[in-house]
Amino acid sequence: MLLSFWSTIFCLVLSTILLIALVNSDANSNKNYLRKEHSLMKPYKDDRWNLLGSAMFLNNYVRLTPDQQSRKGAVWNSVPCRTINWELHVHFKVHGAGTDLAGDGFAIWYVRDAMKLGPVFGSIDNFYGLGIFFDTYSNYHEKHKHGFPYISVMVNNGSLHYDHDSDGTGTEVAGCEAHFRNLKVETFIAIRYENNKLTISLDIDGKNTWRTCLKVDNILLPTGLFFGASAATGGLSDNHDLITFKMYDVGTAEHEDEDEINGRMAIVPSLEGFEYEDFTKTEKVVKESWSFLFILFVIFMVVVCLVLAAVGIYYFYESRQNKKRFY
Ligand SMILES: [Ca+2]
Repeated sequence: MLLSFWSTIFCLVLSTILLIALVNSDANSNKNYLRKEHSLMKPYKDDRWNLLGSAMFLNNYVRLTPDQQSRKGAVWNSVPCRTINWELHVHFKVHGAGTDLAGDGFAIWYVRDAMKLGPVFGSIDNFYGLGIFFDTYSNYHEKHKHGFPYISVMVNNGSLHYDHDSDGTGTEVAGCEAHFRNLKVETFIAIRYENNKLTISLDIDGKNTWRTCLKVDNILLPTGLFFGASAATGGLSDNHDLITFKMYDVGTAEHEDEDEINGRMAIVPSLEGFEYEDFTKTEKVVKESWSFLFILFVIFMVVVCLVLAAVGIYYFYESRQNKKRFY
């Protein structure tokens, strides 16, 4: 009887220890620390985040642009990111009076050049870092193989130009079509950067589950850049709203020592094996070849005219000579 009592106690203690160990090991294997210094949420009163252009802190969201023409706005985190592996969860809303036509879209940034308004969805061109574009208007019309709205990724070392006329097709690393405008359900994006791999997932179907938009390996991004979001409207417009911006350290914090973090500051943003296709140059070449053909045509027509004139003058003199012979 006494033996069975102690064995029951022993079993209880053992199972409690095992349970605690299991809970701890589970927590250790999935550490996602919310980094408050890089996150923005209600009530948005956070002096580590700064507004630019048309952007406004409102009660329930940050409005980057209102549904009005020719507006640009942005919100930027002023704390440089010293985390190598991270994940962003962004709750956003894009909506407006336009049913079929709206624009231009918004962008989520991890770049060096914060707090500068510019032509790329409200921020500067030739940026240094990572840009994720939520493009709601197709400038390239029927030339795309996909529909719009479209989410695309661009990695830039400062040398590349984002070409709006081709919706950045030539500099796009990857992308996916995503119908996130004017939805009744809440719309979220998760952007995970871990071990040089970028994974973007969406929750825009009201199902409360993530579906993969894109995955890209071998993207190198330095530490020390800034998170931000910007938006722009042109002839077409939309409300571009940011509801929450949460940044998580994805569980490898204890392995990221100071030397590694500082070492990664010198990394130049790049994607291994990526070949940049300059669409503006291609169009220029096409235009140049057309103008060359036009010059050839003009020369040909001038030669034809000269030959015809020469033949005409010859026959004119011939006929005069013949007339003289008759007299
Ligand atoms: Ca566009």
